[in-house]
Amino acid sequence: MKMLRKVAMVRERRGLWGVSGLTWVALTMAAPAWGASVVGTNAFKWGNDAKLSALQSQDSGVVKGASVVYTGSAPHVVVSVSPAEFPTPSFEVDNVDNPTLYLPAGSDVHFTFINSVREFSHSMQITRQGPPYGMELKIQPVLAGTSLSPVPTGAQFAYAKFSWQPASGTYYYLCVIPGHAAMGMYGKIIAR
Ligand SMILES: [Cu+2]
Repeated sequence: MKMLRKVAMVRERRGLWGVSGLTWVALTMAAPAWGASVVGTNAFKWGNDAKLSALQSQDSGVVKGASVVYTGSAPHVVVSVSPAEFPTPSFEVDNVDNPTLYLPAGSDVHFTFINSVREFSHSMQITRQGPPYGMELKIQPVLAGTSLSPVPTGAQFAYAKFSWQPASGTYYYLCVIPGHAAMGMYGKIIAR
């Protein structure tokens, strides 16, 4: 089911942006580090694939349609790069693609960002700057997030943790690798 849904989404996105898989590969391989600011302590660590679902299950949100809603003073948001993404990448939280995240304003939000996609680096950064996003991102300022992940190989995934205390407002999370946000690798955050 999930694979079928992904394939349909890929077709839809390719039609929308007119970006071929080959272009996407070229952009991803180029992957210079512009815009990839490091915010806070977010060194990537390695995990074994057998532990992936255990880490993902630490997410404290509740899925409501295309949103994930968090409560409490220290919610935990576990964001993964969607494993069936080729050729267009996306984020995934609780099996929802690029969900809108509802966070309690003033809470201490703990994020875990996971990249288990072989051969590709990704990042997760939070900003007030909304779409549309160009192929070359100039995100100013980055409020929280990770640097570019190392590239997973073998039976490993890369993950990084960071925290953020959002004031009420609207924000966006995105990947800074050239072309990824332009192809839809972003989502909205509403802190209230
Ligand atoms: Cu990406």
